[in-house]
Amino acid sequence: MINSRLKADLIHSSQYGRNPLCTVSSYQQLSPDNGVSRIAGSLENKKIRNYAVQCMQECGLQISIDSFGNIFGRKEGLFKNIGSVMFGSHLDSVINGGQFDGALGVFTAIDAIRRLNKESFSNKRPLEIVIFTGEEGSAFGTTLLGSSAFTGYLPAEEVLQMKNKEGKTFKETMQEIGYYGIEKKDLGDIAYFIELHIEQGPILYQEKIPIGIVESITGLLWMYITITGEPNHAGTTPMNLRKDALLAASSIIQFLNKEAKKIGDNKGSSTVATVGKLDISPNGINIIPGKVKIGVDIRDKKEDNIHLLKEKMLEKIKQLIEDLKLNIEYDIAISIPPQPLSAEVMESIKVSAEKLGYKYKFINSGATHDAQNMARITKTGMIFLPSINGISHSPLEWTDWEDIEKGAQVLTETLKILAGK
Ligand code: HGY
Ligand code: MN
Ligand code: MN
Repeated sequence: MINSRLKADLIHSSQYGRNPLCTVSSYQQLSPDNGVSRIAGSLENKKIRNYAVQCMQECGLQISIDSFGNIFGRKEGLFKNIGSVMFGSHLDSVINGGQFDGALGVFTAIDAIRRLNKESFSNKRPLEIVIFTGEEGSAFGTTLLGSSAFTGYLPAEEVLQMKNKEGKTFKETMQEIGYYGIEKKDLGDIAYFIELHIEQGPILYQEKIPIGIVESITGLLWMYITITGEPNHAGTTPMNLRKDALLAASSIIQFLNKEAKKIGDNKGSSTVATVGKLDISPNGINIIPGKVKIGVDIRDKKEDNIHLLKEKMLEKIKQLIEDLKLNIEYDIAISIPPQPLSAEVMESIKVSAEKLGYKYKFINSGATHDAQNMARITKTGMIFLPSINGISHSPLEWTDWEDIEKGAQVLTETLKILAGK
């Protein structure tokens, strides 16, 4: 039976970003047209942040905020000069997404503190919850933003000056929502990091296994390609005189899909490639498309394959420029290597699941996570929970309450191991 306060937090927070506003407490209540949209810096993002801060204050955590809007909730340990155990996730979402991606890791983290307080667990190491800003990239076009800035993977000033589609900088939006802070963490003070997250894939659900222990996280590259043709009259412009930007974009999209399958097939890897974002202008039915911008998402657990596909894309772009006499520019927004996680933290999660009697499976992550930034600076692990039908980044994303309770127990037990070392 799930702890009622954790369930209440997850139901309460499920309203933020839904329009019309409503909470969702069961899979049956999900509506494909009413997912959550709470992109970094939005009012909805501010509301769920405020709720999480209120919950952290209620359980006695010291709150601080850094200049990237990352929120920290700290519980000091018995020992002072010893590395902390940091844990948490993110609260921003994709557009029209699910209520558990990120939020589950944050509210189970807060509930783990409540559980430890309740059993008067005396943690040797400080315990520190972190809520990273802008994990999804849905507001500023680059994913894992808050943790990339926090770990120095991206230069601080570059992140602070990134602009959203309203032309506001990252810094301005954090100031506007009241989450532009001055806290500076010493990365050397973090001994462990652990993130609980939904699997966002089908394996645990299909195999009816409640706990996933993540071994490695996929590499990822985001590339924006802007094709500039010539807007013109759809009726009077002869076919051979057209500079149709969307035609070129469609050939790039087909090419990407074909080449990804080829690399995936004959290299036995997990190459996946998607164009999920396409902006077209002027976007009129009777106007030949003048400009198209597409967002390309390439992933693989082998970094060579990501770069192989990127190079193929650049060749394709070059060939189209020659053949179609169009202007095509590209920008690599972010490139993140695949990331193995800590055997020590994996072992702690395994011991916890065994102690609680829960089945578990070692698994790789096809989704990216803040944990892959943290794994570059400290010993890091992830706990996965099953996603019904493997669906995520969709309003139909769901995880059963019993699995959430099991995950919260495993997280709490794992924190006891790591904080007691
Ligand atoms: O895109 C991802 O894999 C993550 O959900 N940000
Ligand atoms: Mn996530
Ligand atoms: Mn996500």
